[in-house]
Amino acid sequence: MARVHRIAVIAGDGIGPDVTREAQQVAEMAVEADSAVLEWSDFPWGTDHYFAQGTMAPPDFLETLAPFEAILLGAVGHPKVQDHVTLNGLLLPIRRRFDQYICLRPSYLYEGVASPLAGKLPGSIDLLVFRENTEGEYVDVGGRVYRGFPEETALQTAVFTRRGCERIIRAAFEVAQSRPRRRVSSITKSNAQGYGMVLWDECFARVAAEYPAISTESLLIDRAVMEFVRRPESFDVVVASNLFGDILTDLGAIVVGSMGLAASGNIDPTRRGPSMFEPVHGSAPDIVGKGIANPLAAILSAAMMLDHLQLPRGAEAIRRAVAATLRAGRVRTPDLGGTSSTREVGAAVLAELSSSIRR
Ligand code: GGG
Repeated sequence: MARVHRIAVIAGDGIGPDVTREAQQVAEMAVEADSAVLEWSDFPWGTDHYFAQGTMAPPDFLETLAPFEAILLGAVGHPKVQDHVTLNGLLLPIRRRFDQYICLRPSYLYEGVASPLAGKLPGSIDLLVFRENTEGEYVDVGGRVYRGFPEETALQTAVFTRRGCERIIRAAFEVAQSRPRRRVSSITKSNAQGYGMVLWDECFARVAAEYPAISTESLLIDRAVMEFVRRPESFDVVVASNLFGDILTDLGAIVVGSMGLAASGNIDPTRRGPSMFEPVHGSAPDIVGKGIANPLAAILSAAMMLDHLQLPRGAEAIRRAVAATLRAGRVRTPDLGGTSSTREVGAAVLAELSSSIRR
């Protein structure tokens, strides 16, 4: 009998529902390869909920999500709501409550996609960022005093713990062992941040010593952004704090062609709670309603979800179908230089998938 996996879907705002619909259709077909079935539950949370009720989701939303195996998220954000409200009202509490401490963000240069950097061959850029996802610069700690007065003051605190740093760094080393280049780059700023980032560096050195077969480097974030442009092919596994990982992965997405290809997983490897899968891009207010959002980041995020659900044939089939669609080059959205719609790209991936898993 087919195994049923229960997935919570938060399609969210802007282009979120468009790209999530395509990802669901592709994932539904792909899991046939593993004789599994996905059972979706939709949660209409996001800025519509905020406009109606004053919060991004009902007060018990975290309890509601707890029994699911995974969460598929589209996007959050609206031009009329400050981004810290949308992130702190939905996305960040989910990552923290379910201890999704690994934010896994691959960047791969597919055949048929042009990098904005000259002379890069397909597959030459193939890096995997492990972004710390529960602490660091994203903790909700701080305050404001003297609001509206000239003395107005804001305090924003970053929190780095030995446990938090070591576990994300160890996760990066574990995966690096199974990759051909076996290299981990740590991103730091310990020249200027003498507490948190020095602890980060110490944790990196300690964990690295447990993996003598893995080569390492430690780069200041300012140098790392430069090297992501100058020599992206030299990176293999990269481990970074919450903020640095977020910034670096937007750059990683652009050097392999588009934010519309950048997938991510917010993962608790212990599986005590659901992990969450989402495209790296946001709600893209500039193209909302035009039907031209690239669904491939959401579709590739769904493939990462199938990996997490231990449905490897389906996950691999999606990646092959996306690669074939990009290689053929006939159907692509405007961010990749084409004129196709979101639905047309979704249909092209489904066609590739159908011919590979149903033949
Ligand atoms: N795809 C989810 C989304 O809308 N992300 C927008 C965003 O700004 N995310 C910030 C983050 O990942 O920390």
